[in-house]
Amino acid sequence: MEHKAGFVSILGNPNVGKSTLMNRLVGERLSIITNKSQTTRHRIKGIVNGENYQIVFSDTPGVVKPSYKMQEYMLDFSKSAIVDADIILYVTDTVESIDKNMDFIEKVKASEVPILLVINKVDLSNPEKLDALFDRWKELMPKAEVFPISATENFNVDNLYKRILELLPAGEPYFDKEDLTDMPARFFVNEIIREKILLNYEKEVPYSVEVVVEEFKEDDHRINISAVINVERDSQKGIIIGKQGASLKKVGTEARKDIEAFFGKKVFLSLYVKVLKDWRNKESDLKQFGYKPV
Ligand SMILES: Nc1nc2c(ncn2[C@@H]2O[C@H](COP(=O)(O)OP(=O)(O)O)[C@@H](O)[C@H]2O)c(=O)[nH]1
Ligand SMILES: [Mg+2]
Repeated sequence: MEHKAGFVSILGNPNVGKSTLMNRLVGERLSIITNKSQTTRHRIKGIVNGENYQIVFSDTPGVVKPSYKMQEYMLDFSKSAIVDADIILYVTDTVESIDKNMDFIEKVKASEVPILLVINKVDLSNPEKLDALFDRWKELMPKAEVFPISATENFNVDNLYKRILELLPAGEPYFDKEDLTDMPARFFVNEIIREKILLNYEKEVPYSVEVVVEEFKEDDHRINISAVINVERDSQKGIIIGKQGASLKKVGTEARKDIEAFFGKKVFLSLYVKVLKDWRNKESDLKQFGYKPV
C-alpha cells in the first residue's frame, strides 16, 4: 500500500475546543486546555503515525484581535497554518456567534485544500439548534464537509479521523515515525506550568506570564527542572507568589504531578518569579521566547 502523509491545521476562534480536539485526535495530552481564551500561544504539532500513514496536526492559538505585539505573532502562527495545510479543520462550536472574525473565515474559504468544518460541543446543544447551525454553516462554507462532534465526550471524533485519513495525500513521512511532536521536552514543561497559572490566577495576571525552563536535567530516575515565571510588574510578582508563598507552592505541586505523568518519571521542580517589564510589547523579549515571525 502506498504511504500517505500530510499536514492538518486546526483553526478557529479561541475557546471552541481546538486543543481538546487535537489531544483527542493525537491520543496524547500535548496541548494545554483551560476555559480561558488565548490558552494556546504557539503552533503546536501533534504527529500520529500509522503503518502506512503519518498525520501532522497543528494546533493553533486561534484568531485573536492583536492588542499586544505577542498577539500579532499568535495570529501569524494561525495564518501560517492555513498556507501549509493539506487539510483544514475549521473548528466552531454550538455556543459562539457565527459571524465574528469573518475575514479569517474568508481566508480559510479561499484555500484550495479540503475543509472539514467541525461543530464542536454538540453535548451543549439540541437536535433542532444543531440542524439550524448545520444549515447556516453550509451556506457560509458551501465546499466544506460538516462534522458535528463533541471533543470532550468523544462523540463522532472517530468519523472525523476516518475522513482525514481518506483525504490525506500520498507521500513519504515528514518526521521520524517514532516522533509525537516537533516541540522539545522543555516546551511541554513550560506549557504545563502555564496551564496551572491560567487555572490558579485571575484577570490579567496569567496573560502577563511567560515561563522559561532554565534547567532540564534527566537521569535514569528523575528529572530536575528549574523554571522562571516572568511577569510584567512587581505587583504581579506578589500575586503569583501569594501569602507566604502558598500560591506558588500550589502551582508547583500541580505542575509537578502533570509533568511526572507526561514524562513517566519522578520530577523535582523549582520555580522562581522574575519581573520583566512590559515583555509582551518588547521585540527582544518576544524573540527570546520564540514568538518571532514564522
Ligand atoms: N461541553 C463541552 N466543552 C468542551 C468541548 N470541547 C472543549 N470544551 C471546553 O471548552 C474550553 C476550551 O477548550 P480548548 O480546547 O482550550 O479550546 P481552544 O481555545 O479552541 O484550544 C475548555 O473548557 C474545554 O474543556 C466539548 O465537546 N463539550
Ligand atoms: Mg487551544
